[in-house]
Amino acid sequence: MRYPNSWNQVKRLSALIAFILAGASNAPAGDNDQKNLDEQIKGEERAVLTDAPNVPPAITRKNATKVIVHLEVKEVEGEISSGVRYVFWTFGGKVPGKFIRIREGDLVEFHLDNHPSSKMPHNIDLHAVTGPGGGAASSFTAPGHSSVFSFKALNPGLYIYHCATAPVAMHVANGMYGLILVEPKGGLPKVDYEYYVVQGDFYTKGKNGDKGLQPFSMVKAIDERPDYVVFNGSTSSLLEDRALPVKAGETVRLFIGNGGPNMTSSFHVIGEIFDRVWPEGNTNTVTENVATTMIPAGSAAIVDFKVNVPGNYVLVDHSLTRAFNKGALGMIKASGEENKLVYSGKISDEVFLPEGSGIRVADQKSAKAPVATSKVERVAAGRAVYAANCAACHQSNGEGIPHAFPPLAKADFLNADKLRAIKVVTGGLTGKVTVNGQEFNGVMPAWSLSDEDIANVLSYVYASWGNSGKEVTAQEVKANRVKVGAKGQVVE
Ligand code: HEC
Ligand SMILES: [Cu+2]
Repeated sequence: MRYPNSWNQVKRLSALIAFILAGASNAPAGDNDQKNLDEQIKGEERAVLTDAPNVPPAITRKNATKVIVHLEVKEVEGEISSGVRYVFWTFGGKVPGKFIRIREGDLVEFHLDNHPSSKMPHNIDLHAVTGPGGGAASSFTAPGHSSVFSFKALNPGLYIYHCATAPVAMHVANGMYGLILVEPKGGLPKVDYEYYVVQGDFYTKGKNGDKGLQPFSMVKAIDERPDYVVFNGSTSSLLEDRALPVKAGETVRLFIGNGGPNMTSSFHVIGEIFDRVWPEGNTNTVTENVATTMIPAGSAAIVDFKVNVPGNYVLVDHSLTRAFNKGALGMIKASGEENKLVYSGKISDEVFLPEGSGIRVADQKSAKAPVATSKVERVAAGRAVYAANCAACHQSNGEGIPHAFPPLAKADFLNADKLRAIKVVTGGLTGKVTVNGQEFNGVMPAWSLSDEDIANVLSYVYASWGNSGKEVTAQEVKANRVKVGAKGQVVE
């Protein structure tokens, strides 16, 4: 009988394959290291380094080479969230640091330069390095100095690198991390897009949303109470015009790191399933069909997926208050033809946007923000308050979303009564409301914003989109605000 015969052959063959595979994984630890140590170095090149979200081109070389890396540490002031400034310590001027891409077996000559304007010494610990401190001991560099060390890339994989100068957690919390990819000899499977994203947790003296320059809080860092958890160093680095562009029908790879210093990431893309994941950046092991992958602090993962239908896909840490309230949100924007077979129905673009931290649960203390001295200043300041707190629902053009969020643009309800608008924003609004002939029955939360911020945002709304142009002052807000008790109940 032919069928059982050939079936037996298949079984014997698969037993043989299993034996070979088992043999491979039973090889003594470090065998591959020796092969890579023995591989001859041919030629020399300077590494192409990129800022997030960009990734250097794939390596097509068939041989190991000497790669020269120049990375410059800079301490730079930037924005972590709208109106919130922070002094980041960086590898290359941005958070995360530059993406470094080399090949297994390469010999890396690493130059760490510390910019003369730095206030601190810094160093680098690359998890791709075999040797004491991952290079930290040899790369300790004072401001205005430069250190050189070299290493052989023995293990393929995607690795985090970070500063390891004391206090280490502080240097990391200030943004000193990035990714280095040691490509396996055969390379990774080809995809249409590759992007670079690193999550990090930030600890500020003020609370989330407090404006101005915020110093680092060691107390909160030790307590592991981050005020911000963000991708690529800011709450908006991957939103709106900075969303990652792709085309429907094409494949995307994300090199995802987690700099920490403390939080573990439950990384997920809303509306996508990762076709392939290399967990913990281990390029030897691939798993399939994963929706959420865990990325420990100080680790990384590679995720691949095909975007089948156009629309917006939101990157989150699925510990969700980190995403919607502390900033761990990013977006992939897929353009192209709809594929009704895969997904039919309306594609909603606007729901998954930051909700801000202003939803009131307790009495608020207003932050010491600058006070507007003219209507022009008020309206200008109100634009940022609107973007952070209102645009998620009422949209950045004030048009709202039919049947869900009423318009503020040319809105009869809004324009009819300024004091009522103050009550709506300070006390919230529920139940039926008719705006421009359309009925809405949703929930508008009460906002724990200062008198000044509410005056600014309402003045901005009134000055925009064909509205009446009325000014709302902080005194008017103070006199007309709905008071909310410590438990969140209205105590008018
Ligand atoms: C989470 C979604 C959401 C956010 C964020 C939000 N609103 Fe609303 N807003 C609503 C909903 C829903 C209603 C209608 C409530 C109802 O049906 O009773 C509303 C109603 C209003 C109204 C009265 C109706 C109108 O169109 O004139 C005003 C004014 C208003 N919001 C202003 C603001 C301002 C200013 C902000 C930012 C500080 C803001 N809203 C943030 C959901 C939101
Ligand atoms: Cu440092």
